[in-house]
Amino acid sequence: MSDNLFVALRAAAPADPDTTAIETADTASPLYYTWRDIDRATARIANLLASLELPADSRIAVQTEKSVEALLLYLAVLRAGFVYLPLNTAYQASEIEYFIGNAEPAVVVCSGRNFPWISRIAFKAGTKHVFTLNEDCTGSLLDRAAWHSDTHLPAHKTSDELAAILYTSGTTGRSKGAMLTHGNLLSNARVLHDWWGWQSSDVLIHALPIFHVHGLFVASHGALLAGAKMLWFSKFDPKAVLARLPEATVFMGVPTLYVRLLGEPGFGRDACRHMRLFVAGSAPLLIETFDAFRERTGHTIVERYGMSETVMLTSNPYHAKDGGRRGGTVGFPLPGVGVRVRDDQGRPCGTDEIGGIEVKGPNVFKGYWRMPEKTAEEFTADGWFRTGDVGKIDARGYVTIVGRSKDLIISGGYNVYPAEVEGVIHEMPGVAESAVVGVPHPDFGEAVVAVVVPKPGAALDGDAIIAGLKGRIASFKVPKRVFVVDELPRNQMGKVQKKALRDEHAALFK
Ligand code: MLC
Ligand code: AMP
Repeated sequence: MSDNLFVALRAAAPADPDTTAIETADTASPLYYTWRDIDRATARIANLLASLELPADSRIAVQTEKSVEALLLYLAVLRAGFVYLPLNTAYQASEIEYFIGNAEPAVVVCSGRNFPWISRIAFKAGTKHVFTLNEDCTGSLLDRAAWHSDTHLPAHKTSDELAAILYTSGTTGRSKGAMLTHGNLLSNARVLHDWWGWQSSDVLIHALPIFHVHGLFVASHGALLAGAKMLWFSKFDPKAVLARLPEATVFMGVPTLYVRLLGEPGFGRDACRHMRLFVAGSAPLLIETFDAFRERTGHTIVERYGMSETVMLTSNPYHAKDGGRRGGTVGFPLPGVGVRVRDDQGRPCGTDEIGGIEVKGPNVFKGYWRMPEKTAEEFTADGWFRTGDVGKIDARGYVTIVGRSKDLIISGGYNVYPAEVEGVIHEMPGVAESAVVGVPHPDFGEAVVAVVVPKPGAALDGDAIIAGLKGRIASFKVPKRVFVVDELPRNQMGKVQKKALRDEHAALFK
C-alpha cells in the first residue's frame, strides 16, 4: 500500500465528488472548486510533471502568489511523487538564488512578472524547466497541463520518502532545508484531525500564506483530510474575513491576525455564531489577546506550538474531556509525540523547571537537506530533536514556552534571524558593525530594530539604511527602525549585550 499523503487526502473526499471543496472569497466573483475538480486538475499537473521525465526525488520549487491553483500544484507534486519546495513571496533575488542553488530544483514555478529574473537564476543553477503561474489562473504551467490527461495514478511512496523541503533560517550560516516525509505530514494531520475534532461539515477560513507550515500543512491538510470546505482568501484582510465569518466553523491564524480581528468594531459573538474552533500559533499569543478574545466572542482560542522541522508538537485541548484551554501555555504534547525539557547539561528538568524543549515522534523531520553535520548537531545522542525553544512543563502536563535559546525574532508569524540582517547591513558602505534585536510591537508581536555603528568619518542615516535594505532582503526582515550610535553596549568579554538594546527600545512601539 502506498503511503503517499495525496492518496490519503483524496480518500477523505466526500462521497459526492461534486460537493464544493474550495470557494474563493476575494476574487472578483467567487470560484467554486469541487472535489472532482481537485482530482482532475492535480492529475493534469502531475501528468505534466511526469512527462518531463525528471529524476526521482526531484525538487519542485515554487514562489507564486497565493491562489487555489498554487495549492493544486502542491497536491500535484505530492501526487506525482516529487518534493515540494515552497518559497515565501517576499524573498528577493539573493535569497532565491541561495535556495535554488542549494536545493537544485528540477522545476521552478514563479509568477509571470518575476519570470525574467527568477528564470535567469534557475537556468544558471541548472534547472531545466521554469513555468509561470499567476493569481488569475494564467501562466505556462496551467497552459501546458491542459494538454495532459485528467486521470493519473498517484506515485507509490513509502512513509519515509520526502514530500517537502521547508527552508528555515539559522542562527549562524545560511538557511537549512528541513526535509519532511509523507509519514511526518500524514501522521501529524491525522493526530490533529482527531485532537481538534475535524468534521466534514466544517468550513475553514483559509487566510494564511501557503508557503509555511501553518497555512500549507496545518490548515489545508486539516480541511482536506476532513472532506471539509475551505473559504479561500488570497490574503488576510480583517474586514473581508469578518464578512464571511458567520458561514465558517474553523479559523486558524498567527497572533497578529487575532489582534487585527479584535481591532474590528463589528467583530463579536454574532459574527462567530457558527464557529467551533479558533486556533493560534507560530508565535506567542499574548495573554491579553487570549483574554480579550474570550471576552468579546465567548470563544477560547486553542493555542498550539509547531515548527518547520516537526510540524505540530503540542496543542491545548479542544475536547473538554482532555482538559481546559490554558492561556499562556501551548497545551499538551500531541498523542504519539514525545516532548521533554532538559537543562544545559542534558539533565531532565523537573516540574515547572525551565530548560530546552526537545521532541521525538513520527512528526520529526528526516534532517537538513545535504547538511548531515548540522542535522547531527541538532539531535541528542538518544535521538531527540532540540527545538531551540526554552520552556517548562507543569504538573498537569501543560507546556509553556518562556523564550528561545536561538537568536530569533518572530514578527507577525515570520522568522527573522538577526545574524542574517546584520550580515546584509554590514555589507553597506560606511557601516562598522550592527546589532539587530526584536522589540515588542502591538501588531506584529515583535518588530525588527537595528542599531548601527558607522565607520570613523562615515555619516549614516537610519532611513537610508532601511531604504537600502528593501529589495535586498524580504521586506518583513527589514528593520522598522534603525538607530545610528557611536558604540554598541558590550559586556566585559566584549560580547554585544542585546538584552540592553532590547530593554532600551522596549517602549518604541508602545
Ligand atoms: C508584512 N509586513 C511585515 C510583516 N508582514 N513586517 C513585519 N512582519 C511581518 N510579518 C510589512 C511588509 O513588509 C510591508 O512593509 C507592510 O508590512 C505591508 O505588507 P503587506 O503584505 O500588505 O502586509 P500584511 O498583508 O498586512 O501582512 C501581515 C500579515 C502577514 C500578518 C497578514 O505577515 C502574514 O500573513 N503573516 C503570517 C505568517 C505565517 O503564516 N506564519 C506561519 C509560519 S509557520 P513595507 O515597508 O514594504 O510597506 C511556523 C510554524 C508554526 O511558524 O508553528 O506554525
Ligand atoms: P518556523 O521555523 O517558522 O517553523 O518557526 C518555529 C518557531 O515558532 C518555534 O520554534 C517557536 O519558537 C515558534 N512558535 C511556534 N508556535 C508558537 C507558539 N504557539 N508560541 C510561541 N512560539 C511559537
